[in-house]
Amino acid sequence: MNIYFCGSIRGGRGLAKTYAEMIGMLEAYGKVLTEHLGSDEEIESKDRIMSDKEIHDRDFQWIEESDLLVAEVSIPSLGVGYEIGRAIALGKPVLCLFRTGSEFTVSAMIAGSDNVEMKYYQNLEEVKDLFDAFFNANAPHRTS
Ligand code: 6IA
Repeated sequence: MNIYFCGSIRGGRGLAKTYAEMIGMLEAYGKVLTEHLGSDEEIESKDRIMSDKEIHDRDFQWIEESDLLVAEVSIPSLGVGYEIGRAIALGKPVLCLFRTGSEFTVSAMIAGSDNVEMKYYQNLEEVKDLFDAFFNANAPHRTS
């Protein structure tokens, strides 16, 4: 089971710790291809050696190889929105998570999409339940 996790990078890193915690939780369900998203150090070191095109092409290949996509969308990010759209076009199940009380409002193009499972959470215990439901519905017989 390959999982593509999305979270903001150039959109802002204010939730990096939350991304790291979510990635840790997702590792119980499969292999997270984007585990660097929780670590500022890893992103900065990769950015120094990869061009934007290399990052785009590698990430898109990972989306193609993934079984499903999970996105934390509380911080608006062009890259995350783009990844969600590409995953939908490939027919991948998509779960989007928005923390209630966040400074921003989620885009109607995400919240209003029939191809996105849009969920709101207040704490990581709720996220665990949302992950269980999403993986049971979309990969009930699969293990990592
Ligand atoms: O527009 P954003 O940068 O916020 O887009 C973030 C999303 O695009 C994430 O979900 C990533 O999967 C992907 N992405 C964007 N930039 C990178 C990157 N290096 N490395 C890996 N994935 C990326 C850029 C480093 C940065 C310090 C500028």
